[in-house]
Amino acid sequence: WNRCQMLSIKGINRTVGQEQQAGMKEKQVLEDLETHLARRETEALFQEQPETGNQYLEDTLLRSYLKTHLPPKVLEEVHRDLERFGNRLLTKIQPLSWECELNPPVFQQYDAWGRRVDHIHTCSAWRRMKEISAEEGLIAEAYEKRYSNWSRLYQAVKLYLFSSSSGGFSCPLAMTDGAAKVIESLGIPGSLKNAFDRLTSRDPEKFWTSGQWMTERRGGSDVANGTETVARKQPDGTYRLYGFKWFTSAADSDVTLTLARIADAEGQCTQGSRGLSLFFLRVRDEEGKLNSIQVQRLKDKLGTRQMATAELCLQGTRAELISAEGRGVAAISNMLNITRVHNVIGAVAAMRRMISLSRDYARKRVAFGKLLKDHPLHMQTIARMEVQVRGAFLLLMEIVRLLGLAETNLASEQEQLLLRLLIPVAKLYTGKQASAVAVEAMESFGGQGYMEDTGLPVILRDALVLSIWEGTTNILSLDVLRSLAKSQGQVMAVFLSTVQ
Ligand code: UCC
Repeated sequence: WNRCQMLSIKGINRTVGQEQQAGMKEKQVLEDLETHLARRETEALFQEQPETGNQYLEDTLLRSYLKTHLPPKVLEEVHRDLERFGNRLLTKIQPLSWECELNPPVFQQYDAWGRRVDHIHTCSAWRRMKEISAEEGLIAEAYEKRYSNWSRLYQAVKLYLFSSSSGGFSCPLAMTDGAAKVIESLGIPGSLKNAFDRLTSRDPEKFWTSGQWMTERRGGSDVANGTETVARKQPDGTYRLYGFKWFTSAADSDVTLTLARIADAEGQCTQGSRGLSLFFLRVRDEEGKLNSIQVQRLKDKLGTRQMATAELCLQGTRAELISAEGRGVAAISNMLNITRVHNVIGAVAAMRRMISLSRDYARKRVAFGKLLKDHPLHMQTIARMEVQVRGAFLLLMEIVRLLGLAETNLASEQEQLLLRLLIPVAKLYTGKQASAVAVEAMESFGGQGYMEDTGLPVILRDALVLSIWEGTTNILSLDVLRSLAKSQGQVMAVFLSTVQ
């Protein structure tokens, strides 16, 4: 509007004196209007931000579960540590998580002088996550077994609290845990003692993370037919690997487990699953030089962008054979089962975070004259999500309870069978469930849920991978059939009697 339009709209008709007085008033009106318009332009929207407090203290289901199941002495110590950890997550770790999202890894192939360096630059917050993981014993707890069969459950609870604030660091932790588990199941051979100690260390200076390089160009599900990497034996008993790993998550890890086919004297390899053996290798040497590995490129992913996933070309990479020849898949299945449990942890944690934020928002946001929480329809939507996450949480707790029993030789044969069945079932179910719940929760924020800088889309993007990596839903369905066949149907009998 200009001044003439304003006057004519107001229909003003007056003398010169009046005109002067009126002129001042009009000036004031115009100034007020302009200020108001300017404010409307810059201060577009005021809403209270949804927040979570101390995640442990706020999680009534988690606390009641621990109270019901843990022996009192264990509960006392665990409660103290989790309350402290909850505060650390809120004040120190969550801000780092956002930093990881804003500073994804960068790949530098050549230095300024043309030398090939293949350096993956990670941000300081990501490196800090590694230190925090060691300090908090996020892997160590499960292997020290301070609380006997409850140690695994306690570790899983810490990982569950950490997951949504980890800036993607849950992924290397999953594989680190899986690698430690494989080494432990092999009886911690002398050559792997140092690696085991580092993977399970609480000392940030010593702590190592591991990768899991399974997927090659011909595919990640049909590992038995997709693996082309060849291992050639060296005079000193070690092997050199030649191949192309197409999808290696957390490529900045210190060590990795990987599959390859051992070539015989004529250079021939056995095809199929029986030709696969499991190898351990260090990604870099003491000086940080890559172990005859070329980084082809970093993957451009929909989510988990905080974490470097790379294509790697193995060009004579020195490695140690750690399984019996041809028993690679069976040996790495220990790792798969652990990373699948981590996948369930990630799924439950993502759902819990989204719903906690949605619940908080419902207590703050007014629509149609009252808070969202006072609209029965909105509350019904939140309640449905809450039931989903509670069911998933209890399933997770049951799995890690059974795992803890199995790892301390306290599980009955029935409990071991139940564990074998429940891991793929829980992974396939919660992976899908997390995406659905994250989408529903996003909708409960209206358009704000769709805005990048709220952080909500990150949770959804990262949740979408949970049904894909570590075995797609159909691969896990086949794994359920495998467990049925191998136990000659016993897993189903145990499942039914347990449910009853
Ligand atoms: O690497 C990836 C990304 C890493 C990021 C991880 C982070 C996750 C945490 C997130 C936190 C937020 S993704 C790539 C992951 N790749 C997979 O998951 C592989 C998917 N494919 C399968 O799982 C297939 O089912 C295969 C590869 C296991 C199928 O192989 P085979 O050779 O055809 O299978 P077989 O012949 O049936 O089994 C060979 C042996 C058998 O033992 P024996 O010989 O004693 O009868 C099986 O019983 O392996 C045994 N086996 C198992 N044992 C196979 N699967 C299992 C199992 N799940 N548990 C126990």
